[in-house]
Amino acid sequence: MPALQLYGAPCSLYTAKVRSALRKQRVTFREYFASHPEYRERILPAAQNQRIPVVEFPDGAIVQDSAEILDHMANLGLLGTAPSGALRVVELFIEAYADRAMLRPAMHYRWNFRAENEAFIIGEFARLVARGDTAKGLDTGRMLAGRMAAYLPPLGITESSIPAIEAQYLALLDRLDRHFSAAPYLLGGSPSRADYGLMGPLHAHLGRDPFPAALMQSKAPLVYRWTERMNAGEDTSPEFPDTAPGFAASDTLRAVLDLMAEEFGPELRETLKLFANWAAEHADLAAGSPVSPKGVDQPSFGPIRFEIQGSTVEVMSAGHSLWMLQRAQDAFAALTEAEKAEARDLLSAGGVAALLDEKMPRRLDRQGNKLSVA
Ligand SMILES: N[C@@H](CCC(=O)N[C@@H](CS)C(=O)NCC(=O)O)C(=O)O
Repeated sequence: MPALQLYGAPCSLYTAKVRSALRKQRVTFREYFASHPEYRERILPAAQNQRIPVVEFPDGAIVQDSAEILDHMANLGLLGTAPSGALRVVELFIEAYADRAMLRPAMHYRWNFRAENEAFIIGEFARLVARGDTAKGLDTGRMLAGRMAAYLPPLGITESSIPAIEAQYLALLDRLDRHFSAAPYLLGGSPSRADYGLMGPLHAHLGRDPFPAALMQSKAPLVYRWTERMNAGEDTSPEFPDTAPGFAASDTLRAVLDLMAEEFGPELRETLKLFANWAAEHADLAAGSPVSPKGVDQPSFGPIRFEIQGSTVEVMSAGHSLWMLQRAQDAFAALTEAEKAEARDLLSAGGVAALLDEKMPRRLDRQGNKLSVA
């Protein structure tokens, strides 16, 4: 097969997720910035969406959205063995959590530690756009970095929420570090979408930007080692010479899941309430219509409030997360009763078990890379 093309960037969260899957599965690929002429001329018109990553597959498919890229890899037999039963639901839940809830620590530790991170991240942005013109690249890099502060409050990152975001992240590092002393991957002996998803925030931002990378190395060295393992093509790892490939739940995984579910369950629940109101108001919208009449690809249903580590945070709800919840719900619906009981047990914190078989007010879809109703 000809090499697969990945349009992304080293500092991009969702690119790190896809790149890790490609490397772990030993898929040969070439990576380009979105400033490459091929992207403007051929890829963007097909993707109809400015976001990265985009993958052009050997079968000609041009796919944006990291979850759909992993799906297409799976369809082509390029994603390896997937977990089954309750763990299939768990991997989709962790992927959804990583894509959304972990934007909070990822963006906080990148943009609120200017003295430590700024030169590095401006250079990263500059290379993304430079195409050989370093001075122009640096100007654009500074301009892009300057805009980022505006992205923080809608994600719930404010002076008052920062202590809770940091406490939650440090607790997660602690539990993940314990888990990775017992297993090479989230779900045991083989990598899954749970690992690829977490590589987005834990590698692209938190494992690479100067301040959070040092934090991870000092507080959670085994999580840092996992980021290295997740960017490598080998199946084996010297820390786990005898671990057999495969998937299993464990007590250390449960501890990680409890923390994630306590945070993300309430966020999903509040988002679902706003979506129910929206769906009632738009009951006559034809199937296939975009949720946003303005063409916003990942629209919000409005602000929501929930608690992280006992503090109330306000964030803009993410419709895209409900599309990802729906994927976990579909996987849950396909389980046997015994497997459903296991999934409910693993995801009992934060009301997630109840969300797994709650009917969506209206099914969601993605048409032309935009959130739509089915
Ligand atoms: N749901 C998308 C999100 C992709 C995304 O937001 N990518 C960021 C870079 S990490 C981006 O392209 N942002 C530019 C924009 O929002 O226009 C995915 O999973 O691929």
